Amino acid sequence: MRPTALDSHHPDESLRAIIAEQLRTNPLNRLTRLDGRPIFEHSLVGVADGDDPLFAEYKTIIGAFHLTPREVLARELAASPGAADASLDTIRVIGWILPIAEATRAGNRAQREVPTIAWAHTRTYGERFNDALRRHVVAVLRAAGYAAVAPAIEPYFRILSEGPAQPPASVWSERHVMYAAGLGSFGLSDGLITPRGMAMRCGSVVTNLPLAVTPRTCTSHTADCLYLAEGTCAACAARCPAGAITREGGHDKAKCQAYSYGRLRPLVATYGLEGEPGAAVGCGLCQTGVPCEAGIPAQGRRSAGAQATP
Ligand code: B12
Ligand code: SF4
Ligand code: SF4
Repeated sequence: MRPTALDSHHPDESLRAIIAEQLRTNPLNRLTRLDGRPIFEHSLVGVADGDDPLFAEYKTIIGAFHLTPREVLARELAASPGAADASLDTIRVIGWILPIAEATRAGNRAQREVPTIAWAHTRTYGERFNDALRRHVVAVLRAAGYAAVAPAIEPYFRILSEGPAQPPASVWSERHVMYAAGLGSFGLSDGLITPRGMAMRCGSVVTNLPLAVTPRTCTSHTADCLYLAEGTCAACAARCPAGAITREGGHDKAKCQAYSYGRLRPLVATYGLEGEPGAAVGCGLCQTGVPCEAGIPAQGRRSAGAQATP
């Protein structure tokens, strides 16, 4: 039988099976306008304790506007008549990593200036699948009687940006959530290096289902980057066509964004994405053709706490 409903006796395994099933069977996880290949292969799921002090620290590290899981769920319950008495004793954040298909990564590896059409379609249609997965996981949890919400698709989700002085940051940073759930650490390029690599997209759902928390095993938030940990590599800086990554300054978001909205903007039309909701093109060259593309470059430095889905 297909795992579409939560098995409350084995919620951890059940949830991973439900996510894996979506990757296998949801037609949105296909590049249907190209060769029909899967957008994402496999998945990696981790769980953070919603009351981990790290989430409060994010109000300083990211900004006071960044929401905690408790704030997210309290907001959800206040807006749902009948659910206001739901227990908030336990709060969990489910995070997933969706590694980009090898064929798509291989294509982008050969690029020097702009992304391939498959990479561009992965950005637009892959995020559409990611949103569908967020909605699906929320629906499954609610059907089982739990509170659940995916902050990244709520109407209050915002990306705040006030020019170079205040580079873009959102009220719910998926990468910081993944870090909290033991799913990776940050690289020189700002990208999250996960056990399945940096060439990925990620998503999350907050719930009061008491899932087992996955351990965070890295020794710092930059432990897995070869440059930040031991001063070698910097391959992402050499790959960036916009000069937006340097050894001294790390990732310059303003330069990266300007390249996306400037040099790459015509590709929205060239690649047939004009008019598509949420269409955007980012080059992602810093995520392919680098040692952290498909895994943690210095494997063995630590073991991942997260569990791969079947
Ligand atoms: C705004 C945004 C952008 C902006 C700014 C990026 C940025 N670095 O913030 C622009 C337009 C430049 C951009 C570009 C891209 N993006 Co973007 N973007 C986002 C978005 C919507 C919000 C990001 C956010 O809120 N950042 C918050 C700020 C504060 O994060 P930060 O500056 O990187 O954080 C640093 C500090 O916090 C610091 N730090 C300092 N002290 C401490 C202490 C601790 C304990 C910790 C944990 C951290 C920490 O660590 C970080 C690294 O330096 C997210 C989706 C989401 N809701 O999260 C996607 C997202 C980050 N983007 C993503 C992708 C794929 C891309 C592109 C590759 C485009 C593409 N499709 O090809 C490029 C890659 C750019 C890059 N090198 O990172 C993925 C991430 C993939 C990955 N492997 O990391 C995300 C998560 C989308 C998704 N759902 O999967 N993006
Ligand atoms: S390419 Fe090298 S320097 Fe850049 S993030 Fe990956 S490991 Fe770090
Ligand atoms: S996404 Fe492209 S422009 Fe932005 S930092 Fe990476 S390589 Fe540079």
